[in-house]
Amino acid sequence: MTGTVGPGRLELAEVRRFPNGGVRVADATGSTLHWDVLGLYREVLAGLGDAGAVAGIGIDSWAVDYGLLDADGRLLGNPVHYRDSRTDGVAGRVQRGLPARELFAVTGLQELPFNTLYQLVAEGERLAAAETMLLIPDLLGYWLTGRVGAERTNASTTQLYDVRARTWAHDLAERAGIPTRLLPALRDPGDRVGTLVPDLARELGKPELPVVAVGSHDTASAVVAVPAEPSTNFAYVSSGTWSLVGLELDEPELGEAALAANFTNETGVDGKIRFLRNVMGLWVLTETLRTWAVRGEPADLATVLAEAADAPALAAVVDLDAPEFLPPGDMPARVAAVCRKTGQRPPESRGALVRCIVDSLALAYRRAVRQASEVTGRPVDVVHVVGGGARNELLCRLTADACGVPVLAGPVEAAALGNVLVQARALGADLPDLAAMRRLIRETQPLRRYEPRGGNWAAAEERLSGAGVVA
Ligand code: LFR
Repeated sequence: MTGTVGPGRLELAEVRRFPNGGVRVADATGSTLHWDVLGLYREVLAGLGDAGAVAGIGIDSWAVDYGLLDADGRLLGNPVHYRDSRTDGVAGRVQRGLPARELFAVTGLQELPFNTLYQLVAEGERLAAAETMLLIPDLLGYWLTGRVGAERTNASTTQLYDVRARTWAHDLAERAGIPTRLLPALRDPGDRVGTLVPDLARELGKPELPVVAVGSHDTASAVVAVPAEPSTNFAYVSSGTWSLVGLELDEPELGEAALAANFTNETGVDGKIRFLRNVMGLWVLTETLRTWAVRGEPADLATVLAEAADAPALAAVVDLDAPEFLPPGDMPARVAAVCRKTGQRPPESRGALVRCIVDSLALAYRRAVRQASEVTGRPVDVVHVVGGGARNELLCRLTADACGVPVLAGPVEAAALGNVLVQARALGADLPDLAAMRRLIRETQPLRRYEPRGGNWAAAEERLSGAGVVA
């Protein structure tokens, strides 16, 4: 994406879009799900070629995943996808020496099986050959500039970052058996990563082009672009493959209630804290579409969403945060199995299945918004939905109903906008703080409002656990 920023002006243009996803390859463990990171880098270069004249480059991506470099700065193996099963059981093993409570007290992180800490432990012997660990945006930035570093918002998702001290948690790393040499110096959004290495600068015809650190965790960039009015009590849902549901805080929330609710305290741009829960997200829907396509029965998203809108409300609901929805696979079968287990009749048509997923997503948003509010003692008067989910009318409408407050939907390309705004500020634009950036979003981006209409959400929530089901 290229962005143009000026007084009262903020525009994005899509330059190049390419698919991303896991690549499963056989090995002695059975198989491993990797990322095609060189393919991604090739597309980045092609995109830079297509972009024409730009003032800077900022990179954001999903979190937690990384590449390991050897002493010569060469990539050691192909980065592994966080949905791979190599981390199965690892958290339990690590927590024998490093109790979950202690991990949370230092890092403030939600327990997820794929936290970088657990992935690094799963590497085992391979770590001995590694000199540096670079998270995906830092790895791409390294290839562009030759500069090694760890951008802070993404570092905060590793479970190796001390959220209060704002440094790497070297002690935790050592106790988990992770060499601290792997953790490069931290950099902040707005810092200059470097300029293009000479070969690239020549090839692309862009001498001196700077790479600027942004909120390199996509969710951190997306939260920058939440168009909240400064004085409102807002929650946000960054709704894409994942749904990140929570509040923006000034200080981490590390109490018992936050731990019990399994919330995370990720670091945001300008030192904010993203107090949120990872909800499984639209992944379950896209995997459903993929399952149908693989079977030779492809479905069009707009069509199944229209069918879902006409299907009966809250006929069946599932807890999308259940671990069985994490790995790739046959989601329709998994949804049906969970319905049976919780004493509900599985959806019988495509529309009903999609309705079940979207109802369940809205229910998960309701629960996370309520818990965020309870744990922090802060009321929520409006929910901002940003990211791809903001263009899903059914989801936004049901989210307003489920949460019982208005939903403001948009912008869709929140991560890209947040990236561009932080970059523009670093390059001299007059955007002193988050409030100024958000004002510019409100002035320039289309937003849509959904009023809550009610519904039987509390009763549906009780069905999630299958309470009262006789086995
Ligand atoms: C969203 C996201 C989430 C992170 C997940 C895995 O794209 O970055 O914030 O928990 O992907 O990296």
